Amino acid sequence: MAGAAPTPTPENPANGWGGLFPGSPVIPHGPWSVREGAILFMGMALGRGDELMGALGQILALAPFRHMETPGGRRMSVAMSNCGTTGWISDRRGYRYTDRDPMTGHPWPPLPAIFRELAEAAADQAGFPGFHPDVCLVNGYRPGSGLSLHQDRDERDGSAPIVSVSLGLPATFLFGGIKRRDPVEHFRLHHGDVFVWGGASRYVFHGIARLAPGHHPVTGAQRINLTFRQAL
Ligand code: MD3
Ligand code: FE
Repeated sequence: MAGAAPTPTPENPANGWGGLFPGSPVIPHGPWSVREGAILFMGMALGRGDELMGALGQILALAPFRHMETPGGRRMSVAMSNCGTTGWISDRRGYRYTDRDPMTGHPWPPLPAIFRELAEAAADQAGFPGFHPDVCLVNGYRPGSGLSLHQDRDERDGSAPIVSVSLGLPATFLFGGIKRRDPVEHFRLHHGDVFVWGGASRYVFHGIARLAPGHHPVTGAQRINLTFRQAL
């Protein structure tokens, strides 16, 4: 429901998260430059949770969540779908962008205006003007789902940022460096958080720790992450 206050959490330093009392209103604020090129807008999507979920429901009706197979033959624990003129997929042949959903044979559903507006506004405010995503990869996490440390390297132009929007249950984000062996910071992502990843943070190793059980008023027992990309 719009305007519902997220559970106050103490994990993030210096973010003022949570009101004076549990359940009291949270004022979205930011931007906060967490690291060079990694800019967090806490709660930027909070007021639009219901609208985003409505648009997402229409996308998932046309291109349902599915568990893709890695090139090594493992089933990903994260459920995925896409919207836009292209979509990211993984199968035995590798990772790539395709103009059609291999599950249905149809083009991916179009990027909703509300998605585009939010992503472009965030990129602009983070100092990346002219960001025009052609894809939104949708990740669905259930308790126990996670995403191991990886880099996103399948997009053609590395000067374009990636914008991520977190919805539903909180998750621990693993924030590494440019080299796989670099130290990994743990960082909590909450419902409504919008993160822009560009510049020096565009090719960092990152991942999501296995989701803890819980219930969220907007998404139920899951976390949904939208990542907006300029892939082609
Ligand atoms: C930093 N998604 O879809 S969002 C992914 O929560 C992905 O579903 C995670 O990693 C998720 O590839 C993390 C934050 C994120 C997304 C993309 C990035 C951080 C990033 C790309 C480059 C650097
Ligand atoms: Fe990623």
